[in-house]
Amino acid sequence: MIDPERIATFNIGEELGLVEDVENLALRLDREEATPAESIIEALVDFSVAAPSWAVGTGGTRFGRFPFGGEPRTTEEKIDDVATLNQLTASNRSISLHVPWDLPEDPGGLREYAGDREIWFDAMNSNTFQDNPSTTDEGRLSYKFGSLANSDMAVREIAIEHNKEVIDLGAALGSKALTVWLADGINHPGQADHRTQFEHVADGLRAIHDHLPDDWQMYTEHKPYEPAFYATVNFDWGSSLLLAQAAGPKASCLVDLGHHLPNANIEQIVSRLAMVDRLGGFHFNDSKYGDDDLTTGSIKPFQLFLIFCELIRAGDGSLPALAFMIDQSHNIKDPLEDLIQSTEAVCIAYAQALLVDRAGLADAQERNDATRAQEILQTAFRADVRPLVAEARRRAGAAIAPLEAYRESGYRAAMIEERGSESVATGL
Ligand code: RM4
Ligand code: MN
Ligand code: MN
Repeated sequence: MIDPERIATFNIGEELGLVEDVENLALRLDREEATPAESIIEALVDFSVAAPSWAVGTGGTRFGRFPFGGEPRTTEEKIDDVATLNQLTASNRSISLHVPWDLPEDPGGLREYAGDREIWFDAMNSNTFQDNPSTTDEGRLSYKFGSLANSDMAVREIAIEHNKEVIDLGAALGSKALTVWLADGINHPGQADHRTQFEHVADGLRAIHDHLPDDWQMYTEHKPYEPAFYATVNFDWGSSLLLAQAAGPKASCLVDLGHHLPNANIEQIVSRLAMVDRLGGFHFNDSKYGDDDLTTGSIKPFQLFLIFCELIRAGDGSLPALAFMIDQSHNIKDPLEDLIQSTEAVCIAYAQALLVDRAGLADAQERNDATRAQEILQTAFRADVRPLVAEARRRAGAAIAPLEAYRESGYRAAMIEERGSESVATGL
């Protein structure tokens, strides 16, 4: 991790400018009778978005993979990276593990290791999309034709078993949720029956749901295509909702921002799911074409803002306690730098959504004044709230300028020294 003194020293150079920027913005918001700066800063101090264990290393595409250098080799080292990230941002207080990419031999020890670094375990992710090496008397069992939707009951059963094991592991780690994303689907029209596949998945999810400890949640994550390219079983929010409802009361839907067909109105999906109380969480990233896993807020920042507006609407003025995570694949950037940028983008969207004059907007909607409604949204969206985000970080003891502080710290060079330049651990 980075020496805290180093971050404190780095902050000294930034402090004067920040105080002035926060004061100016606070005065302006006061004058405009907008949401007080102080309440936004406080909300930001409380906010945290999880980092996935697979995003601290580089991903790759099916054409190639280029390790960034100094990538974590073990789950402990992934925790070290997330703890370092959190030192800089104070907004990434948890890590989300992916099993079996992460398969701790000593879960109690790992829990302590993370706790010592003030990191806790967010939702667990099961993996039934890469092949399964189990064999039975009849031969090898494979996920080639699906997991929970497989026509072979023996394969469905090992997929259910795997999810139960992930829950047990998560319980030992202190996690409180399981996210199920399935690759199950159909590549060629006619290859399988839509309804039979759906029913198999619903049955499987119900069995997994019934294994959840009382204080656990389960999230169904939809995605329209890839690796199945004709149809996926859980392809959209409607299927996700049906599956969550079929699974049981602890199940809700997880919205990955890259898992929608082009131009889908994601904020409206958020509104619908929140309305029926089945919105469970998010995987933040950005997308130009599909499941691109680009830096959050780098392509459609307005969409991200509108999503946060819906969340604040759902929470009647404050953010509901959902599972927030960044799900990205960093192919050419330093993964930690990309996570810093993404966290900043999420915090900015959150702060801007808190700025929206909700009473004014409701009034404009009542009077069908579309112009005024747009003005209200744009006033919040165009406000530069970065000083508030930086101030929240400063108060939490993190870096005022995390990206600069990270570069200045020499962390990556030290990790290349320690872990090597070719290390790989993500499993993707
Ligand atoms: C999927 C989906 C899941 C993630 C895997 C690695 O596209 O986004 O959330 O676990 O990728
Ligand atoms: Mn995802
Ligand atoms: Mn994805």
